[in-house]
Amino acid sequence: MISQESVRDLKYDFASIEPKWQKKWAEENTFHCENHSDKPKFYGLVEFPYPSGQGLHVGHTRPYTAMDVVARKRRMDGYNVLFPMGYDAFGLPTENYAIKNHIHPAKVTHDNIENFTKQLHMLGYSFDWDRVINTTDPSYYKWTQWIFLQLWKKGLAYKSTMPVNWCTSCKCVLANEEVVDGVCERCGSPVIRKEKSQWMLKITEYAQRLIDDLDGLDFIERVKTQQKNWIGRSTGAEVTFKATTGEDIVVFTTRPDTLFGATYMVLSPEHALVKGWLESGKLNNADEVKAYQAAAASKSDLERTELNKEKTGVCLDGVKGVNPVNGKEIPIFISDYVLATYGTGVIMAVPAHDDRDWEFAKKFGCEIIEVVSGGEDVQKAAFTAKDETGILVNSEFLNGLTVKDAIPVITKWLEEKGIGAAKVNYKLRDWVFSRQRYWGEPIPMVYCEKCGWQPLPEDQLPLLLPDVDSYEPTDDGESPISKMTDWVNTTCPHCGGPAKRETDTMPQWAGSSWYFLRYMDPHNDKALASKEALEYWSPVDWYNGGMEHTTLHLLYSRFWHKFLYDIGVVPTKEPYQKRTSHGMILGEGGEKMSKSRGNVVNPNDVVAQYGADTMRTYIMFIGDFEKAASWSDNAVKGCKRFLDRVWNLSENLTDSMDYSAANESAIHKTIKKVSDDIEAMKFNTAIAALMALVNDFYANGCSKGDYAALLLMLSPFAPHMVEELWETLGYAAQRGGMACQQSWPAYDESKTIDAQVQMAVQVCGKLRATITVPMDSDEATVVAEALKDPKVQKFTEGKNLVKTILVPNKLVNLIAK
Ligand code: ANZ
Ligand code: ZN
Repeated sequence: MISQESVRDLKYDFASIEPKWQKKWAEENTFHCENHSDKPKFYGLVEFPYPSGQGLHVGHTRPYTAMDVVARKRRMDGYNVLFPMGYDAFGLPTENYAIKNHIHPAKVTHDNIENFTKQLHMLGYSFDWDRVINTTDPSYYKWTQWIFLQLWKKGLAYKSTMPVNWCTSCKCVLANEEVVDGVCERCGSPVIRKEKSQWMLKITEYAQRLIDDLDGLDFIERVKTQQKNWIGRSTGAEVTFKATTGEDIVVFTTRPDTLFGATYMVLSPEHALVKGWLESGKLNNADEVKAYQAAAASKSDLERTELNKEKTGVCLDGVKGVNPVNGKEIPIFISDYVLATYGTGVIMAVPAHDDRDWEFAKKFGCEIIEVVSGGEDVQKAAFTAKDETGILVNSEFLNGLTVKDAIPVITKWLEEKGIGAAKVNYKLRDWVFSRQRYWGEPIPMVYCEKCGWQPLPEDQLPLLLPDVDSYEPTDDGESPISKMTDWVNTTCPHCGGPAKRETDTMPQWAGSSWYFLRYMDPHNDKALASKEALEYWSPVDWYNGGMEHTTLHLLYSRFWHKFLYDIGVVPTKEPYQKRTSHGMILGEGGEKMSKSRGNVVNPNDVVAQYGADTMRTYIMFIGDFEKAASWSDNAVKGCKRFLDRVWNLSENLTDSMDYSAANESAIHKTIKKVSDDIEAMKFNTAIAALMALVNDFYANGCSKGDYAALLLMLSPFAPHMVEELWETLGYAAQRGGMACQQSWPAYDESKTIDAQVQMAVQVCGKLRATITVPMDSDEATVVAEALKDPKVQKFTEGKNLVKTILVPNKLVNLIAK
């Protein structure tokens, strides 16, 4: 015999329902949107995936489902919704796979995209499939190259030889952000410092605006804070010291007030002055200096600046610095704790008040002079000095001033003497914008011996990536394209003479720096997008993405957008009005999902076993959206049971299309809660409210009207099942159209408030007052309310409440003695 439950289970046949509705949505192009409408617009964006060979990960389904729920609700709210998808398809993993398997990266990319597209359809996402973009498509990267040329024309792209992070295995340059704990973020191999000529983008020119304009944006606070810290604004002064050999040595300090305590100087080992002194034979310990330079070169910035690392360095023998405030000659060291790429690459060391300088001075026996009063304990003064209220000592004309007051005084003094000036510094570095690899956008620049670097004329874009036989980077670190002499040798766009093309390609982050603009008008071949489309859709109203992209993609794309705004291409200063972020999905038991742990969940398997609607509902129910959450197979089953219960309820509906009296208040409350929760990304509590409503329906009975409200609220989460029920129960015929095309159910505020009752209050059996309380209030609530009444207080004052008698919703009797 088949049990009642399993008969019903058979009927909720997600395996046939889901493809049926996906086909219909595709055929009818249900989620297509136009670039104009009488409705208000809503542009919801998720980070497009890198189409890796592994396919879609459950980690993708959390943000994608979340924004899909928002997009579906906003359509029902009456918005013209742009919710697009695309592929960020240039990059190393594809290239590495191509090298290993001898398959062209374009073929690998094509196959991976096909697989991703299938999976995204399988999950029922409401993307506008007419707007799919692919960053490796020449009709797309033509505009990435075009933006590069505009940056070059405005002096924001330049070539420079600089120490860069070099991955010993990928054989390519990495941005600082791609070096994690001294190893390559991608392959885990050691990263060393290497001098290379690179294309650079001047993001630093936008540092202040990238900080200031955060103020007007609705970004979650941790994103704003991380971006500000990454940009790292410091205010202080540059001060010029003299070398005894005649040169100027400029330092950057945030504490010019401590100048009288500067007892030695430290240059970064790669500083140009050191090179000069070595070459002119000024140093008596040249061998020792050179050996130290070589050792420092192999370390990453992170290793060099680690706080608890033992300080090392070499004192230069043959040259000294002169402190400009008192003319004292002080020793000059080189040490790796001073970075070449920050400030001026030189510091004045104030060991009494800087922890690193203190450690260094103790080890090398340097003089320590207290200049901010800290009592007997000089090291304690290091702490006092950080407090702006510390009092200056041993500092001549600064003595007696607080740190706060001394800074402007000494800065003015330096300015008057022409040996210093106030200065703002940023930790942010210019963006290393070239890779010596194959699978990226070619940089549209040509080098002519006579004319130098020349831009390719815009009518020659796109500059196509040529076919090569081997994608392996060369051993000298040049791109594989450099071996293709036919392609490399060209004519100079300026003088027509022989010239060579740039063989570096753009980095991973190029295509994603403007992709959200292309979605607005993806097929335009005259511009990256039309003025009208840009005017209509800008800015992105809501962008959800990973916290790991805060200081890379999110900052880079804000920079490009500001630049495009400056040259009149886009209409808004900022690309994204609102930014939210989701937590990671961990494996069962809370460990990071990884192949080696064998705990990777494949969305295909979940969908095959339980259906896409269960997968979607579960991934939204899994926990607080912004926090990490661990996968649980049991909880997946729980979500499947919930959908089964919704399905089975459909067999016992009463005919009325009105809300039934018993459910009305609960329905209004649930609509309010689910509406607010979706907007606040509290998807888990929205689903919990729907579960509670289903319980009410089972307890009280359920009308067709009650059920319709439930289906509409559930439709963003479990769209396939809802459409099937909507159709088979006749709502579609009655109301015209699919559930996803209906208006979002409205609620009546007054019906969300619990009913109130008047209750009599007796003290020792005598009526003393009446109070108003919510219906069905418990004893504690009623007594508390009664005791607030002054007429009651008159009779209970100074007495103990020994007993209370409650007649629910009618009367309370307080026995006071
Ligand atoms: C003297 C001094 C006295 C300093 C004192 C600090 C405290 P932030 O706030 O991060 O900008 N510095 C400057 N350039 C450096 C470099 N290239 N590598 C390593 N350290 C460098 O830090 C600025 C401070 O860091 C500067 O102010 C300088 O030390 C050091 F009680 O100058 B200070
Ligand atoms: Zn030329």
